[in-house]
Amino acid sequence: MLIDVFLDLIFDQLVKHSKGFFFLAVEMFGLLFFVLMAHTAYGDVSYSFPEETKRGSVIGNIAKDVGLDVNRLSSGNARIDTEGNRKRYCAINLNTGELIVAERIDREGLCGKKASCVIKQELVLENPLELHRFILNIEDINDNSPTFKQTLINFEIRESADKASRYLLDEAHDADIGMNAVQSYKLDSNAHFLLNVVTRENGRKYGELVLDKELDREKQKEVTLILTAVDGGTPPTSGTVAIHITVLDANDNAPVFSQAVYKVSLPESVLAIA
Ligand SMILES: [Ca+2]
Ligand SMILES: [Ca+2]
Ligand SMILES: [Ca+2]
Ligand SMILES: [Ca+2]
Repeated sequence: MLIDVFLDLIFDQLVKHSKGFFFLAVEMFGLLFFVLMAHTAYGDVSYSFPEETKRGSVIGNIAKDVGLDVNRLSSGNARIDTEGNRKRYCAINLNTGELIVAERIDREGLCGKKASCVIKQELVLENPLELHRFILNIEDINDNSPTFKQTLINFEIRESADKASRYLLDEAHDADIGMNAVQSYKLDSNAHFLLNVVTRENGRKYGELVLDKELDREKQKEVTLILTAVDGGTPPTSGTVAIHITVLDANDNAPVFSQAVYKVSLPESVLAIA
């Protein structure tokens, strides 16, 4: 963008001026010097505001922040450019110098899981050319709930499974970052399982079911649990998944008779027939 402006100006100068080469060269040098200086001034001013801020909301007053007279905005055809693309994130009110949101920004769409979401902007004025570079820092809000890939997780666990056996559970996903992402998991209270929450090196968390009391298929063939993932936003939001466990049989019962002794009385005539 800066180079485009620079080339435009060179062209303008060539067309408008019929001065000698020497004077033109001096002017070009001055312009180049200015452009380089503009680069070094990058990032002096930055504005932080939450994603999803409504269109038309005021971000700050850039005329004040860079020390510009507001009259210069109109006379210099002030405009805001985005470095690297033509998308407009903010606009300037030429009467007040206020920066306003040009369109609602979705931090997740723009920056994904990046820890910081920064948009480089330029305030451009003409006659004479003047550039002020500034940064928009888009803050995350908690506008996504944790979700699981599936609505139901199925397990088949043999009733002979030992106490403390572990079963890995799916990780919940939350498009937000930091505290607004998944912070904890909860398991509804039940007779057989506890939940162990594991934190990976990258900070992401997942749960494991831990068998706390042995299963008995002859008493209960199925167990249904609800796992809840919760983020750390204000207020927090959550997502759930059902866990269905089929208890498989183990050969843990020897055949038994209902009585220890069976007594039968028969008349002797029956024995005679046999
Ligand atoms: Ca969003
Ligand atoms: Ca968000
Ligand atoms: Ca969230
Ligand atoms: Ca059994």
